[in-house]
Amino acid sequence: MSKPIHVLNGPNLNRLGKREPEIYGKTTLAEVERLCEEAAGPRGIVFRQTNSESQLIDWIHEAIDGSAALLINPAAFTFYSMAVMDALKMYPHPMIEFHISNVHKREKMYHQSLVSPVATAVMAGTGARGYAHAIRILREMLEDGRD
Ligand code: DHK
Repeated sequence: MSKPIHVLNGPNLNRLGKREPEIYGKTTLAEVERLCEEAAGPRGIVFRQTNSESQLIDWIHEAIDGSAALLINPAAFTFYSMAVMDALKMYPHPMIEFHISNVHKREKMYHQSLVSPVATAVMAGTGARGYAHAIRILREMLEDGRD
């Protein structure tokens, strides 16, 4: 039985659709989940969002043993949480760091990710539709034996 792809979302992403639509678009988190489910196909996903750093870390730990690959939007934790970075350092499978917005075109505090050095790949600026593309890329990485 193949393991699912875990999709983890950090703080304030529960507000997608209402939150700064000029930056994050109007797609809701529920719609993002549906896009990911469709893209994952038979492998399936575990899709989660939390505003809590400790909960996100606990879910990363679960993903270490329970997932084939990880798609994570750590949101603001990306830029200051060494605890999230340390948890992701333990992740042994393909992992994509994902941001809806192009963080490099935004305020300076969004330019230095603690996660990027431990990620397999980074995607930013595609809009919410990019979640589905990231899932497809992880599926291809797994098929190529990148795991
Ligand atoms: C989401 C957030 O909540 C911000 O803190 C990040 C990221 C950007 C995104 O674009 O998905 O800086």
